[in-house]
Amino acid sequence: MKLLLKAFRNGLGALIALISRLIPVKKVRRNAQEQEVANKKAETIELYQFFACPFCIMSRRVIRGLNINIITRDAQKRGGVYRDEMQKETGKVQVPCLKITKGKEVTWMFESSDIKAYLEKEFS
Ligand SMILES: N[C@@H](CCC(=O)N[C@@H](CS)C(=O)NCC(=O)O)C(=O)O
Repeated sequence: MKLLLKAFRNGLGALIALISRLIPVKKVRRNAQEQEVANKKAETIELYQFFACPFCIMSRRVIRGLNINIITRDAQKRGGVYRDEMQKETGKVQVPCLKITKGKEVTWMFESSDIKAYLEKEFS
């Protein structure tokens, strides 16, 4: 029963993720120079996520709207390198989570609302 519910939840999440990809997002527009700066800054950020998690789907939409490329890391797979890294470094697995690397300093940011506010502040 528990497995069935999990499969249903994942299936529904995957469907929502696919529909979300089909719904256009209004994108921030920049000139070439501004885009280059934004791209460079975005290279320091990674999104740890599950494909079908609704909070992650929302975060990915925010990223698409901000017209930046942020690397996504699959933290769902048990025993996977990114899930294990997150567990080791933060003491928990919760997605979405941003890993922000500034030089040697690494910040892990949880909560989709905080992630949205941070990305909008940095890239709007
Ligand atoms: N309040 C959090 C909720 C995030 C949340 O519930 N994430 C779930 C996935 S949808 C999670 O990380 N679950 C951990 C797990 O399944 O191991 C947010 O808005 O980001």
